[in-house]
Amino acid sequence: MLKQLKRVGVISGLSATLLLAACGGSDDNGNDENAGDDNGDVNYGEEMNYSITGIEPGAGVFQAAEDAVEEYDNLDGWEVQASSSGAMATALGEAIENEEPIVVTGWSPHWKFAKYDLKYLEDPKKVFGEEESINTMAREGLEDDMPEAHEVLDNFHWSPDDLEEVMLEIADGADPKEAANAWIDENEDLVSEWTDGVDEVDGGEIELVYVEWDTEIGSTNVIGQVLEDLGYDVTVTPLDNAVMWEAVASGEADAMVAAWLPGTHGDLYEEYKDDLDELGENLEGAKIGLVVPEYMDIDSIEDLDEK
Ligand code: PBE
Repeated sequence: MLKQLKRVGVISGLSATLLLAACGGSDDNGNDENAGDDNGDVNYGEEMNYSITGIEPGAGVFQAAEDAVEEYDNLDGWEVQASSSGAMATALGEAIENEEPIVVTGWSPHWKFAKYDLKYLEDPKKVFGEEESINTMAREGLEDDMPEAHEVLDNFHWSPDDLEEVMLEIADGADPKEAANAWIDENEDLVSEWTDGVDEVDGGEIELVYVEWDTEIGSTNVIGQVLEDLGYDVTVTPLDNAVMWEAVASGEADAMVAAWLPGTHGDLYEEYKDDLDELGENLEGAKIGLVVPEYMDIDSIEDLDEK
């Protein structure tokens, strides 16, 4: 753990530009129009310093990327750099601006696919799993204590497009709570399906926990706002991934809408499932994997250059 913390410290102390500059070197004359067209001439691996731009080490996709480094022979000696979701997005944006190669630990839904031309690298060994769902988990006892909140959480269900709309607003600078409110106003029909037949309440404190991933910032703020509109006093608390699971399982927090299954959070699910009230899927069609800009002339994890 200490080692991981140290690595995070190192990353956040360096700007993404510096990191990229340190990794580059072949592109000093500006953008080569043909960069990437002929992978025989370019060694992306070397240009990237044999490094995958990761996010928080507690994320499932970060661990899957480390597994990929173990599983794929061509990734022998590669490193997954710990970072944060925000710093990863910044590094991606800067690489694209300079048309430099970059591999990030990615996931969808995510606004980056609307903003940039990106692709998932094929994963023939299925280290990153297949299509996933995002699930809602409540603490045991919530149903008795706050049946109205429990019912709304149970009803909560939307599409990747819905979530991406909220995420894009936030990525473009909107305050998460305001973006959630705006989305709720524009999607009254869907929201009323979640609250249909549920009585309003007069106060009652409820705490939702989440991780500061773009997906979870969007979803947690929307459902939090819906509960607030119903009359609850809502707190949303950001935590590390494992701590989020533990908080709901132990009953310290009331619920979360951030359980990626079956793969991404499969280990945490196994650890805590006996102490959780599972409220099912809130979104289908999620995915994790290694993501690169379209202009990179590779299609598969197996196309990444050996060190
Ligand atoms: N994510 C976003 C999380 C789940 C939600 C893909 C970064 C993870 O990898 O654990």
